Amino acid sequence: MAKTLIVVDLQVDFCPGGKLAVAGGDEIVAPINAMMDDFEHVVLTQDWHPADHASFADNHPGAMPFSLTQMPYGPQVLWPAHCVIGTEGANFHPELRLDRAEAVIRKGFRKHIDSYSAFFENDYSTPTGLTGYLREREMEDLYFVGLAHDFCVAWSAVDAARQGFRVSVIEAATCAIDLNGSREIARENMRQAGISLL
Ligand code: VGL
Ligand code: ZN
Repeated sequence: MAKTLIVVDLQVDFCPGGKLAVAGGDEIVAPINAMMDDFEHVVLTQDWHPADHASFADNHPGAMPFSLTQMPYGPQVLWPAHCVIGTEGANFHPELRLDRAEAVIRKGFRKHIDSYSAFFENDYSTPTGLTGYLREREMEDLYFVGLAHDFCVAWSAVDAARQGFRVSVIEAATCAIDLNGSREIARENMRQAGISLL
């Protein structure tokens, strides 16, 4: 089973100074660059939203960032606008190694639906195509790192485990947003899905 590193959303807007900064987000770039050499394959994910995306608080008059709203597919956190297609904030962190990236999976580009997971959008049914890509290439032993631990990393890892991949999360190479205890909830969800937290 080919060991595959999946680097989740290591983008300018999720690092200090960005629109949805995760504390310490930039500090995991150097360790992730170094660990790439220990993997046969590297895949990157990229959060990629249109400016009028439904997950942005700005697009809901009167709504505060980090409040909850109801979408047709369930509850949704309203975020500060981030990773807008074509903006600097949507770029990968400038020091992230791109030379090993065999694929970049973009997600969240449909206006009416958010996508934390790299496999399925938040309706749990619209696929990104990553499952087929990994299966066809026999990349079945997955190691997740990146941002944010408790949203895109956790949701991606849980979806991967549910689909039968072997899944580990290298927690030291992640950082959490930790909104209302979301970090511990994410850890519990990952453990229950049979994921190794390293
Ligand atoms: C993420 C919130 C909104 C993430 C993306 O990468 O964890 N979180 N969009
Ligand atoms: Zn997003």
